[in-house]
Amino acid sequence: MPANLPPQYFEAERRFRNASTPEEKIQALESMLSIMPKHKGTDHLQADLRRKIAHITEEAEKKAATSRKSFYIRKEGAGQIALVGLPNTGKSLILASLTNVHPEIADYQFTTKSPNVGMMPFENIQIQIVDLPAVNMYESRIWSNSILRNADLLAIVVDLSNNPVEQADITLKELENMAIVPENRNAEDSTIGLRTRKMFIIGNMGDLDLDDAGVKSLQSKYGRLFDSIKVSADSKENLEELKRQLFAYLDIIRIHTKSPGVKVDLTDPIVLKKGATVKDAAESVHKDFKSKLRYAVLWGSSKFDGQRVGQDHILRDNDVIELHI
Ligand SMILES: Nc1nc2c(ncn2[C@@H]2O[C@H](COP(=O)(O)OP(=O)(O)O)[C@@H](O)[C@H]2O)c(=O)[nH]1
Ligand SMILES: [Mg+2]
Repeated sequence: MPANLPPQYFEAERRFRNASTPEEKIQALESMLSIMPKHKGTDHLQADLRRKIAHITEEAEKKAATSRKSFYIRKEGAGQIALVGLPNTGKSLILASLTNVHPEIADYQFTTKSPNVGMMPFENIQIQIVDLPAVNMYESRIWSNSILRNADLLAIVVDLSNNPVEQADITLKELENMAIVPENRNAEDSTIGLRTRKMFIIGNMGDLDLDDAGVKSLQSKYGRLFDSIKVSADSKENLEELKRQLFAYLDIIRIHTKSPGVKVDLTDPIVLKKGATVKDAAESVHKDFKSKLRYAVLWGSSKFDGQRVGQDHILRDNDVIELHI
């Protein structure tokens, strides 16, 4: 037992022991984590608490799965992006403006008690957007924990007109209490048991940040860790640019396959991770193609259009390939 734990820690521990629901248990464990001084001497205890949180979350997920209620949102489309932030930052309105889903939107707190999911069309693909309950809402912790730990990208939503730096601080702190930290955070302070996630900041209510003071303050504090973008879900300002950036952050490429002598269909690409090769594309078309592939003909990232390339050629977004077996 490390020294110097304040009395509030033991109070939270007592709440943990008396808790009857998984939400209450997680909330107590998270308070213990946030109260605990962070240094080498508490590394093990921190990791232990994070393991407990992960374990309780997973147990609750399993239980829910057997009762046919799931906390897991099946990924659909080219990637899953979770909107995370404090109440009233406009998460639900952002979802409504990017997709054709219309969640409840209100200027009182905590409207969103369970996640809303929609598909955002981007050029020739669809990207899944999940609007989560406010990050400081403990009643829906299990939802948030499981989705945030698995999403491809976390978009932190802040209200630019109302001290956005402080909102980002609180949101990141809440995420850290769930053992989720930004992927590009300084490697030195990484502790065991943490889940790293790619993150990005959406500065919403741009229509109320007339002199850019909000977005500038964000960039000066967080510019080295994250990109941030100023948008307005209400006046629709900058939403097209937001879509482009969300796509770019997913680190995916779109590949169009065609048969010899047939015109290519550009409306239904296969989606692969950045860095994928001709071999990966062949495999995703059909698992047998990987071994049978002799060569591919490529339009796009080759030196010239229609060039023959080998299995290890690295593909780029919107390449067209013809697979020859
Ligand atoms: N002026 C302005 N109001 C917004 C904007 N986005 C959301 N709102 C309003 O802010 C309130 C909270 O929005 P909501 O999407 O429910 O926030 P959530 O709690 O984060 O889901 C609603 O009254 C919205 O109409 C925006 O870009 N500009
Ligand atoms: Mg909402």
